[in-house]
Amino acid sequence: MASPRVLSGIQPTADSFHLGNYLGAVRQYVAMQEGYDAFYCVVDLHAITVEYQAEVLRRRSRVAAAQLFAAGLDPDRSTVFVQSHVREHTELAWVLICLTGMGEAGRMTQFKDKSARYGEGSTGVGLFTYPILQAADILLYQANKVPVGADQKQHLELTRDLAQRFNHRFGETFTLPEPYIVKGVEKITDLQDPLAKMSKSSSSPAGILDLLEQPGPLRKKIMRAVTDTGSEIVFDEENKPGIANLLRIQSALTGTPIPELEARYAGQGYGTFKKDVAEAVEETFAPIRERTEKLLADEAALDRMLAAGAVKARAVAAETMEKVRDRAGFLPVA
Ligand code: AQP
Repeated sequence: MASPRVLSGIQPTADSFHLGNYLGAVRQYVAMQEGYDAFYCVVDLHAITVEYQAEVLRRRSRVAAAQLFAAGLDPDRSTVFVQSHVREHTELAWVLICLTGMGEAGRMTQFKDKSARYGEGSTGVGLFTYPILQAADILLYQANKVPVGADQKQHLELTRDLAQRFNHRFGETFTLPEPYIVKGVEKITDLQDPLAKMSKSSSSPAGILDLLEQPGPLRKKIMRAVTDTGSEIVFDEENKPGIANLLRIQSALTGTPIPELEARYAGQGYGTFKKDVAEAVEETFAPIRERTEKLLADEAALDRMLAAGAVKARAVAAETMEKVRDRAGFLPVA
């Protein structure tokens, strides 16, 4: 029997992924190479839904791809590609847009958050239709599982609704995907605002830990992370969200259960604990940073890896799209 398929995408919207992207998504991508037929894409078409510069996007797409390979994606085991290299994404998105209600799209909380952040004047229609393009990304590959952070759960629900709607109207075509959300790391929060998610576009520099950042600044940010009143290291999401976030991070990075960490740091101040968190972060990030730098030093080789990924992705996407065109009533090319 064929392995279940997994697909996920990550946006090239910054010069580095952050710890939330790594723990909530990338680390799962790597783990899921085992036992899954894995497809991962750098979603550059999503990155243009907010203001951007062409040259910056091109650079960030390479940096994003390099980080995926550096984190452990193996081009022989996974299909790693750039979304805009597979034209079917936009083609299927249009078909799905035509099946989506205005109210349904308007309910997406990420759109509401982002449009409020950028202001009505700079919010484009692309940002509004973004979740539908994301649905197309997933459905094109007939993915069974989609590893994501908690912020993407609502988009996954929309994807399932659209797949069901298409299947119902035009006949069984799409696999219904399930979110794959790893407990404990589904929402890594901002170091300065521990109630908000760590985010490329909205976290302040002091609140975000970038995968490609140097050890000095990383350590400084962790030592200066907002902690809560008192000095106990206990997991109390409500009253101590800052410490709870650091405990989650430390637990995920070292594989130590949170109660064990609470016991280990009992009676010790925040300083010792934070120093250990900084060490665990640096130990995880350093090899990824070094491998990313090496991959970026040979752009031609990196581009060839992505071209090979695109060939594999296109083969699957083309097969789905052929079915969609036929079922949706488009005339075949004679
Ligand atoms: N703080 C987080 N904790 C856990 N998972 C997270 N993800 C993002 N932030 C956290 C997961 O990372 C994957 C890739 O995210 P994305 O590039 O599609 O963008 P995003 O979810 O919108 O993340 P950002 O950092 O907030 O990016 P911008 O600011 O560009 O929108 C997803 O699986 C996401 O769940």
